[in-house]
Amino acid sequence: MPTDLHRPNYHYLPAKNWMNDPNGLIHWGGKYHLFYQYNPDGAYHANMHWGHAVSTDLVNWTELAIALHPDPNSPDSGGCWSGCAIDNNGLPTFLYTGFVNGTQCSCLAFGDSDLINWTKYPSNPVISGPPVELNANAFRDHSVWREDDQWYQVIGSGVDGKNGAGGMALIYRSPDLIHWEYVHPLTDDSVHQQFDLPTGDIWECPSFFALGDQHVLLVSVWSEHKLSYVAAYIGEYRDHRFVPHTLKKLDCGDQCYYAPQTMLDAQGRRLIWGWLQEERPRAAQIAAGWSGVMSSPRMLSLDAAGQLNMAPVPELRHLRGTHTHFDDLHISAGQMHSLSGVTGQQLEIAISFECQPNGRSGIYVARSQNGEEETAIYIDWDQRTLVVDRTRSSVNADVSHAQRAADLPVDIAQRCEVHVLLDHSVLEVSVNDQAWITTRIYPEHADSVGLGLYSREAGSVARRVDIWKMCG
Ligand code: DQQ
Repeated sequence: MPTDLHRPNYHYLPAKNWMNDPNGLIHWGGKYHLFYQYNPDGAYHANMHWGHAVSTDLVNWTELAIALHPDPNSPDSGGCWSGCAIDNNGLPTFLYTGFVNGTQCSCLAFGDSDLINWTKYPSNPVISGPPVELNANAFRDHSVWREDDQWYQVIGSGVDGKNGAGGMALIYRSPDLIHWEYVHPLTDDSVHQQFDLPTGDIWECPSFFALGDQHVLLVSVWSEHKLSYVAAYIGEYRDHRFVPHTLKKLDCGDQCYYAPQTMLDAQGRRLIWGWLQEERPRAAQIAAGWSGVMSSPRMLSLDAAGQLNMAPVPELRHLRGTHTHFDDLHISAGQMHSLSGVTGQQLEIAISFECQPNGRSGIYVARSQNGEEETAIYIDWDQRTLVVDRTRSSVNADVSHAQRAADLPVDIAQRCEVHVLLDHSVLEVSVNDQAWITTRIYPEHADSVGLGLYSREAGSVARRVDIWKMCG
């Protein structure tokens, strides 16, 4: 029995201390390299280094030595903030944000062939700050690509101007990754009014890439007014301008799923990881000795309707252990089906619900025997939403109990495949790979390991239920 009930086992996190954004994702020499924001001094955000982990299969990770650390009297003396990895004609290269005394600049570092030892470019920074005329409130985080025999990147920023207020991504161009010329903002100001989601004060961690015949811009929207979520824009990219026609929240867990970064692997898959932030007080994180965990690796694609889908990578199946299967479970309104006593804190669950006109179909996870603690995941057929209700997820009043909801995909009337990854305090829920809620739960009772299918207001039918205990 683990002593720490909340520490995830099959999601990546370093052995101890603080971790936040995924950085420098790259498939290099047949291995997946995951770098990340890391504080070696404790489980709190300060003094950012780049931690490093490696995997050959996306599910088993080995933590390696720290890759980047702040250097005194240098442009990154206050921290090596987020950035990306580039295959620079065979020379592994990081482009990252140097932070010092509140200013943010762009820096380079070069790696050896195993990506273990990194040497900073002696003339850092390569960009000392944003164009003065923009009056930008931030200048950090990088997404690089090759176009027309040049390097291009977007840097996250934001402006306070009367008309164009909100997050912004700035395009730069370079022949050699060292000399950079500012081009213009990636999008025009209309993105701030065009859609009904707020665009925040700053766009952090932009990730810009082609997907199918479209382009996707992911930005982590941040504002002083406690707003944070990942915006996923889809649109057309032409003449270095991106014109989005669609915007959605990538994951409706809001601040819990933040600062994702993507990479192409050797199979041409666009893989994505996000930082799963804790949702319990700072003191509890420090006492635990760890804070932050990576999401499971997911794959991005566009479906036939041009909507952005996110699916768990098939490699996660390698973690599947004991399997339990049920066919055609009929759950009457107000009843609960105990699933023959299957229990666990490390589970994958796949449920195919029969679609219905009203009521609620759901599953409790992390349920204590007396029902005092339980987390409800349900489809609200009237509202057409996926809901994760954490109201009773923990008897600890200090952890987040906020409910999360995601609009359901338009084809929900035809199929409803609910997928759940539970790993102690990590809960990742999706429907048809189209709607996602990633969140954190901190049950206190050691017996909060129960499951139960339930139904409200109308009966429900689960055509298939598969549950695997997950190794890790
Ligand atoms: N985290 C980094 C920044 C980035 C933020 C600092 C997003 O570069 O904007 O740790 O979580």
